[in-house]
Amino acid sequence: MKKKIYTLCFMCSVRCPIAVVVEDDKIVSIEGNPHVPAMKGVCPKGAAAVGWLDDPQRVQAPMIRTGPRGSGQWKKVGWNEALDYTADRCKEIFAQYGAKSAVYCERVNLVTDLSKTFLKAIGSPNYFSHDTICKGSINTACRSLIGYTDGQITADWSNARQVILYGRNVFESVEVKAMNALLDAMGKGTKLTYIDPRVSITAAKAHNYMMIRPGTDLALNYALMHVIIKQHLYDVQYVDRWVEGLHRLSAFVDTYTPEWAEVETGIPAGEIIRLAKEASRAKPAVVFHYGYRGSHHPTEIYFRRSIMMLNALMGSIESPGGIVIKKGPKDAGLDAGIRKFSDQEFPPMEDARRFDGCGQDKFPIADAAHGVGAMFPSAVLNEDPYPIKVLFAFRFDPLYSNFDYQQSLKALQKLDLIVSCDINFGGTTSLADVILPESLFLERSDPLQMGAGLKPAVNRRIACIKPRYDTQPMWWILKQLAERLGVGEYFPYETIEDIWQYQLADMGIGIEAFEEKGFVSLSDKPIRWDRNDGIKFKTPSGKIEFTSSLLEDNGFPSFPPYEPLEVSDDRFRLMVGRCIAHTNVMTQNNPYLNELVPENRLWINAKRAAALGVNDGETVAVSSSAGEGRIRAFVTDMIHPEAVFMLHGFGHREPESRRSCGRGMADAEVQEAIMDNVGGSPALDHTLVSVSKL
Ligand SMILES: Nc1nc2c(c(=O)[nH]1)N[C@H]1C(S)=C(S)[C@@H](COP(=O)(O)OP(=O)(O)OC[C@H]3O[C@@H](n4cnc5c(=O)[nH]c(N)nc54)[C@H](O)[C@@H]3O)O[C@H]1N2
Ligand SMILES: Nc1nc2c(c(=O)[nH]1)N[C@H]1C(S)=C(S)[C@@H](COP(=O)(O)OP(=O)(O)OC[C@H]3O[C@@H](n4cnc5c(=O)[nH]c(N)nc54)[C@H](O)[C@@H]3O)O[C@H]1N2
Ligand code: SF4
Ligand SMILES: [Mo]
Repeated sequence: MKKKIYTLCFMCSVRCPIAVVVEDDKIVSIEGNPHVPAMKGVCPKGAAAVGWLDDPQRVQAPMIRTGPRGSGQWKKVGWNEALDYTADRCKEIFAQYGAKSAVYCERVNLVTDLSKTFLKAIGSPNYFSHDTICKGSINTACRSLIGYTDGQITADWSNARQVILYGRNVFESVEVKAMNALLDAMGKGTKLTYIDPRVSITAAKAHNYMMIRPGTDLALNYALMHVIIKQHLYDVQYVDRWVEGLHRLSAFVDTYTPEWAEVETGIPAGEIIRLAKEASRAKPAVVFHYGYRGSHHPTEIYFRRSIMMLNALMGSIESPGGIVIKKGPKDAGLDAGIRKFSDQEFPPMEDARRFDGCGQDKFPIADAAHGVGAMFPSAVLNEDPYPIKVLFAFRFDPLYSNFDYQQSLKALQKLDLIVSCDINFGGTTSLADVILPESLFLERSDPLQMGAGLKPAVNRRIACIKPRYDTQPMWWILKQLAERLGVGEYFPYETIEDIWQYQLADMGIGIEAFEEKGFVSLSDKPIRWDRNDGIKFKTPSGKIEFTSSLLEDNGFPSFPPYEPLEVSDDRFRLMVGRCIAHTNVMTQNNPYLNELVPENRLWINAKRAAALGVNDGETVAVSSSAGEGRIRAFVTDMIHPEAVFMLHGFGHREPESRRSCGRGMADAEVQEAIMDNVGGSPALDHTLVSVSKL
């Protein structure tokens, strides 16, 4: 008999609500959850999940490495042996170096609360998530202005009248709901401006496209602010009520005229003035989008701050059609939200110094809830602040998901123990000592998710089919490991139902409430605060802090002068990004998606290619001080002459993943270890590379 099951996709971290039709323990179809209006379908990656179910190249059972790291030599073992082995090795290492010698990294997911519980229980302060490498600086920028992280705000796409995107490639690097909401709004007249040195799919759909010089968006924004302030195009009442530091900003942008910005960005001064006026006419229903991936340049935090300041000048923060603050259970009138396992009382930590100095000496204002993951390889190699010996890589691949591949490889090789919990043989898994394979999201139930938003809801992932291989969900794996390490009492559950009950204990919601739609809404109507007097900014002043106490109390300026970007006649700024057919580094070996896009190419401007004698389709060498790689050229007019572009996620070397092994080039191969030292993101698009014909 066919049945429809409402659950959450996990082919990328967006976790869209989906409806899975199942018959005889087989997946018939995967669609958008019809109870969520903007979920009209799933993206190609979501649909391709089925390609993994019976894939013999998946990680199929617990494994212990038998040959050198990366040799592809493994023995399949039972769960008890794999877990005992992991715990015994940890005990040996912790006895000598302490639990702080263990670092735990993951892509934030529904088990994150239990990951944090695990670390607190074993007594290590060393956690980092993918978030910091993805968008740490956006998080810090947002907190410095409004006291909320980027994860705690969203764009009110449906009601926006003007949307301005800086390399936020919404129609390729998708979140399905947001993409559909924006498309619908555009159908009703919303205007889209897209700024990118490369003509992406989103550029092709925009009303107004600006081919900016790579890395100079901050200059554009300073000029926009100059025009908006000098010509009084801002929302005076809103700014008077909510903004601290307008006068300082006004003085600061005095010399950043549109004519000045034209030279730096290549965008005509008249276009900059026109954009400022158009946005202002639509205020407050304007979204200057703060971005999704915010890891481009060393000035990332100031660029992301400038975007949010533009929203503030438009009066758009917490206005319909602007940037809105997500609401939670308390805003919906409930006494409490989901109960967290990580809120239990844990013994004090022996040594609370973190490997990345996040929230401490090295990165005082980056978000300690996510850490500064880009620092991991150098911390291991330099044993700074102390030796790191163990890595738990759970749903995260630090080998390819960071800059400087060679540095990351050396760091991983130096570790005594790598424990990987994954579904695939990715870079780190292939180097691991022990693999604890997780069941695919279609095969497992997970802890509930609190979905904050204008209409907050609690969401559930539930198993649709039985696991095809000898795999387990992570909540089970973590409890097993914790028990073997003597801290099982912090995992007071046996089944997923026990977890759900624990989570819901204070909310007055029963688990049966999820049957109908897969989620439980906490509010029928969007919850909005009164923009005249009711916005609860979480900064010390309760206002939008252009003059930021977070920055200035920690010795960082609120308005550092703009530093012109180096021009290079013989090199290119390497830009990276995603395509619709793949998720970051994880889907290149998926049988369906591999067929759609089997390798990446290097976009290079036609004139520059001609000067180098490079023809379309030819293999070229790309090099920087970090390393060199080979990739086929895509010669095109659709990219700024100073930039080259490649898709992230290719260049896999794992012998176990036969479809993707040796296809294309990894961006990390040439990305230099450059950071935004204030905000915490790596600067993944800042490296200058040389391109040469072979
Ligand atoms: N060089 C470079 N580095 C980057 C980026 C870049 O563009 N270039 N992008 C950055 C960005 S934006 C991000 S978000 C991060 C992403 O970095 P990652 O999170 O490392 O990348 P993903 O490809 O999302 O997935 C990571 C791992 O999760 C595994 N996985 C997938 N599903 C499951 C599951 O259900 N269970 C388990 N246990 N494992 C699973 C995959 O097989 C893969 O090995 O990388 C960042 N790092
Ligand atoms: N299909 C698909 N969707 C995804 C993901 C995926 O892997 N695949 N991953 C999800 C994740 S983790 C993330 S973080 C988001 C990422 O979503 P986005 O942040 O929208 O984008 P990226 O794909 O990283 O693309 C970055 C774009 O920025 C442009 N760019 C590079 N340098 C500059 C510059 O100096 N100025 C400007 N204005 N533009 C520049 C590049 O040309 C590229 O088009 O996508 C999410 N959605
Ligand atoms: S964007 Fe696509 S892959 Fe990501 S969760 Fe949604 S449907 Fe799944
Ligand atoms: Mo990301």
